[in-house]
Amino acid sequence: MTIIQHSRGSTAGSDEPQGRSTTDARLLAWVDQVAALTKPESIVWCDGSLAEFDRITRLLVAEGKLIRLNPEWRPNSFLARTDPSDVARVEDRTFICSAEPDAAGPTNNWRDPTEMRAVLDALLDGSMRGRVMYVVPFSMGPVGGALSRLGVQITDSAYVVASMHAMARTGREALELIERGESWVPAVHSVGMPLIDERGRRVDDVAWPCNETKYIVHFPEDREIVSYGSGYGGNSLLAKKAFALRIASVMARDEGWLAEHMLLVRITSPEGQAYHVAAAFPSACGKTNLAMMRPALPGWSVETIGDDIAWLRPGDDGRLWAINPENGFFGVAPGTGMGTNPTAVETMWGNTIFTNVALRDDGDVWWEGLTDTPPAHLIDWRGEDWTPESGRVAAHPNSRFTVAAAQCPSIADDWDAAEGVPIDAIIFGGRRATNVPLVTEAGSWEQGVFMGATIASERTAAAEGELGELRRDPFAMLPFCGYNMADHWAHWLRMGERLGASAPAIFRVNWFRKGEDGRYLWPGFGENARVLAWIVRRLEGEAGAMRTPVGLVPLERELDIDGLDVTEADLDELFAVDPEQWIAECDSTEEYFDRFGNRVPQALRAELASLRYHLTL
Ligand code: GTP
Ligand code: SPV
Ligand code: MN
Repeated sequence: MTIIQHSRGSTAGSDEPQGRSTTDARLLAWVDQVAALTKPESIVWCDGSLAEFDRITRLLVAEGKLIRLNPEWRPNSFLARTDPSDVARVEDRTFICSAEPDAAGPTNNWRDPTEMRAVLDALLDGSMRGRVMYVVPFSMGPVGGALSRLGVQITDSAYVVASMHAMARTGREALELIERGESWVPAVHSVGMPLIDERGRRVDDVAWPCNETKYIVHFPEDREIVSYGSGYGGNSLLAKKAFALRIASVMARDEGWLAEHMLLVRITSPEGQAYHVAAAFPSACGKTNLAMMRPALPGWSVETIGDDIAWLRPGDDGRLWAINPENGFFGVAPGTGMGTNPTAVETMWGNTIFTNVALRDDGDVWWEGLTDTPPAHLIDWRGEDWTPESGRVAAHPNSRFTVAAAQCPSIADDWDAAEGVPIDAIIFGGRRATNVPLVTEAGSWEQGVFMGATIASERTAAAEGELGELRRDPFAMLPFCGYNMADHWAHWLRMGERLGASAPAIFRVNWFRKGEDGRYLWPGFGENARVLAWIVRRLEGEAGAMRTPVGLVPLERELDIDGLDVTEADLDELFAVDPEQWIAECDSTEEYFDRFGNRVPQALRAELASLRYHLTL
């Protein structure tokens, strides 16, 4: 018989505090109900304190689930190695359970909510046997902020608890708001590997518990999340994609705001004028890099506000204001080095949890792109010996670092201001070897929404699937929109009407265009400041632009390429618009739109028709 002990965790170490549970009857009832189903050995209420982080990470190290890195190189930092089958988001196991299939739309996996609840109840029955069940109250956005939202995640993964310390504002303050009656989103997470088998015998734990069967499930109408079987990233840190995007996008639709897969930055011109930009790129397509960019152009500066998610809402002044609801970064490690993103490298000097990167012999970490020359010997992400001759990567392509935003040297002083920042420009991007120019400006909000709705991008390692395959990823929200994507487009059009003349300008960028020889035509990273500078000059009415069928591009010589090592021929190719290829792109867009039937807003059909017309002129 299992005894549930509120606030007296037995396996989290003898120094487990006698923390309180809650005075909130609804929260207590929910926790009791989940515990009755999952049957954990004990329950620990998390307070979000440093002491708690220490306790949890020490426990994880003792259990062999985290490796403490050499504190001389990387103080208070850890390496986790996952099961090789649990390394990224699982989109085909991610479900939206609305009453009507149409509410989820053709790009989401829909399931009947009642049927799904039965499936989950069966899986969760006893799924935490022998484990500690942690209760993690959290706030997305500064605690108590007008745009902030509360949630509570139950999890049987201590790694998730430790990661949540960086990623969300967890603990007591969030709990106090719940106890004062504010609404909150319940999220249940189980790795699906009980430590007591059906016959009541204890089984050994493993370094990365998970289950072959995985379900990442959202009930948008009930504002509820259940995740089973995976311990990784967006599958398990439910405050992030599951709450702040999938559930929040539905709240936002209903309440007249936007929850988007966007970075947030402040760009300051040499004259000292500050502008705020929100940019949506698909997973592993450069948000963190742009958010932390060091401009290669003298006099310009970029401050970081957020690197993955933005909540945007019209303010009293009629402008669009945005917050970063997160508290930290869960950033892609490979490709992050002093040459590409020095700010990220400096951010993770310590207090960082690394997942699936390689371990150096001196107890520090390494991944492809951190340094030009790899160390002579490493332990790779699977825990095996590795040398540069091994012929395989040392870090998993979706290996990540988890660290608090406050530790970022380029973080804006007011990055966590409750009211957010006013947005001047919105940028859409993607990874496109062909067709899409380096930068284009939308001539209208509608054309901008069309640009967002028609993003296509080559697949990355951020989710399971065929690498490099070109796929549609509207608004970079394909895996994250909690409702019908066509309704999301309509919602954006409505927002534009509401914002009117105060609406931000919209641009599209592509850092990833390639020459016929397969090399990138644009140097990217800090040099992307040249594109940002043009965008700012456009906002100021200072830079010229030229009409093309696909949008406005910089007038010749208006893009500052001073001192840049790019040939004229490459520049031409970066901006080339081939009508034939674009007509093919229109055909594919039309096919894509048709999947949504008559839910596609008329304004977007009109944009497509106009694009076709201009291509044939
Ligand atoms: P998620 O966290 O998955 O949402 O990804 P993200 O959009 O934040 O991606 P991130 O900035 O971490 O970039 C992913 C990869 O793209 C890294 O390997 C970067 O090195 C690479 N990258 C970023 N910016 C550029 C660029 O301007 N040019 C090129 N060629 N590569 C880039
Ligand atoms: C993404 O895939 O867009 C991420 C990483 O930001 S995860 O949190 O795993 O979704
Ligand atoms: Mn992301």
